Amino acid sequence: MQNKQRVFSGIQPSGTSHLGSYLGALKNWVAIQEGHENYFCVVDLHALTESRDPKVLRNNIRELAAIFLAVGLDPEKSVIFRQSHVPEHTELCWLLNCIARVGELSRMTQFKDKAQKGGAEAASVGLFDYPVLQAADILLYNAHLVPVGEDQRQHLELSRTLARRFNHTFGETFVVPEPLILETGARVMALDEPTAKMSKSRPTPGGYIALLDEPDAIRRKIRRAVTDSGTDITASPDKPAITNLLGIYAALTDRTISELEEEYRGKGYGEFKKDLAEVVVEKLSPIRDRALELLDNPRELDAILEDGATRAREVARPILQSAQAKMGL
Ligand code: ATP
Ligand code: LTN
Repeated sequence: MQNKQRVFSGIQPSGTSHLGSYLGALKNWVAIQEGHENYFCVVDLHALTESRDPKVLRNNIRELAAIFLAVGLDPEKSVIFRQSHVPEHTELCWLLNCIARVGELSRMTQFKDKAQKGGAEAASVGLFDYPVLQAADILLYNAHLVPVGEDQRQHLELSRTLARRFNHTFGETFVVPEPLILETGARVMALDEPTAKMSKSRPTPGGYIALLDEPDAIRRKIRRAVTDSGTDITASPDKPAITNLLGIYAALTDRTISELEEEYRGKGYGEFKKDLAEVVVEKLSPIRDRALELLDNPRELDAILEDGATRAREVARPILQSAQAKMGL
């Protein structure tokens, strides 16, 4: 594994993983794992910023780990682990807290959006600090590349800022990471509201396709997906709904949007949606079957996560220690 570029990314076990996180993140992780040294993390500490039910969180952690494996992440090629199993993440987070600024964290759009929901005064300190823990996740492995969806761009920029600031203040310590955001699939929109991101925290299940949805539920959601006025199957800024569906189709089949526009020229929304539903079902069914199988055997799953944590700590520990030493600890 030596001399390969390091990759780090994570997903929160904060609810059902959906087609957005598959196309924006997981699919690209699987594609990248060959040829890189990979760390893929169930970021359970991040999920605490929103979770209040221990039983639900415990299930979500296992479910997400099963999904990691079911989409094709291979423990032989990637270190797969839980954030809370590697205490170095929170230790480095504290060090970075001491160089992060209140002003820059206050400008994070995710914090502003989420804090607004319950009133800014009542927002937790964890929610505020969320991007610093994320920076710690990445810097702790000296990761070069971070494959994520478009919504994470600002958080990644902060990780870069903190890496540079630390290096500048205390001497060269961290790699300044690069986001890896692909063009197709980086921003999948909700099926019932194509101007909003497909998201697990949205209240309407019709808006997202969960990776563990049954085939018939997938077909129903795509049939009911809102469409734009007009009948042409073409992507354009004034047609956000069909543009989104074309983007999903293209990302799942590794084809270009213009190829698909060509194929569906003169055809109706009905036929397009029917084909798209089958494409999604065909892609997700094996993932669902494999994930359910893994969930039936939690011991195997737990053993993979334990082993991943041991391997992650071997890399994380010396990097944390070097940061501590640089700061005078
Ligand atoms: P929520 O769905 O509640 O907004 P989230 O954004 O916290 O959740 P995660 O599941 O933690 O989602 O995100 C995991 C990865 O999936 C991140 O890299 C994120 O950028 C990506 N991602 C999430 N939603 C989408 C989407 N709609 N389109 C593309 N990528 C997405
Ligand atoms: N904030 C990310 C999840 C996340 C992450 C990371 C992604 C936490 N730590 C480190 C990449 C690298 C999100 O997608 N919501």
